[in-house]
Amino acid sequence: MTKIMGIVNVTPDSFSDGGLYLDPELAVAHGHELVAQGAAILDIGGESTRPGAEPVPAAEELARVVPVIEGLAGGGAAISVDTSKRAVAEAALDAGAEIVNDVTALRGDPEMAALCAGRGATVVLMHMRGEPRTMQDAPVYEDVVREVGDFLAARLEFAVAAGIAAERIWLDPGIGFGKTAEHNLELLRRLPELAGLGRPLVVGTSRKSFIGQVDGSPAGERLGGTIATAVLAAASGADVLRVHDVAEVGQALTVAAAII
Ligand code: HH2
Repeated sequence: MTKIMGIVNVTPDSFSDGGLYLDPELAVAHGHELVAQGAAILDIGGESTRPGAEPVPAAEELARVVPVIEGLAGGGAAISVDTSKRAVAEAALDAGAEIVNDVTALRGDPEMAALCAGRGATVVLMHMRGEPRTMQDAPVYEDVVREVGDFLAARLEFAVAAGIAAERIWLDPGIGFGKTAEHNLELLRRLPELAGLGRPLVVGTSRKSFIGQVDGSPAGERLGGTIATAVLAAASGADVLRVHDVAEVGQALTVAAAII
């Protein structure tokens, strides 16, 4: 059964929920609510990676996520920290996180791989072309699925060489990270090809702009599109879906699974 990773963004500027949960108490309450709705994993992030976002200093990012992780660890869901900085990941693991979700796939901080290896953390390696500040500047691929697959295979090899057990590595095509709407749709259409990499697949489509590019909807009105992508991704072999709307996506997955 596909697992749901509920998103808890402790940021002022995330593209769909920025500022809603900057207060740690509100973020913790929101996390508990997502667990009650069926999230098996909570992904806690203190730095927005939306297109054009500016980097956040480690001390600030750490101060945002650590109290929230402390409040949610042991509350029924595995805790993931959405960071590419070793110092933030280390503090998060100390506070009770067990998964490091690194959108740079261990390229952002030269000390990240050794930390994850030493601590036995589960690691999500995501594909991104460029960096958030510039990644949507006309991305070009010859064959987006092949290139994303080759990248993930190379990062998997790097992580294993760095001492991270292969069983602890999950892979993510990075929907919306340096890709046009057509690239994102093609990745979803051909997702089964990435299952061939032999590791669990994480897919994050929730409320993203390619949905709006299909039907013109603004970020706050993409639930139907998010559910369509979630059901199809689950049917194509996605193991973990990273979403904001846990209850609604969970219901869709349960009914879809009953039919299948
Ligand atoms: N997408 C976002 C952030 N982190 N991590 C993984 N593994 N996969 C994703 O697709 C992914 C991710 C962007 O979404 P969100 O957290 O909603 O927004 P922001 O980056 O603005 O905080």
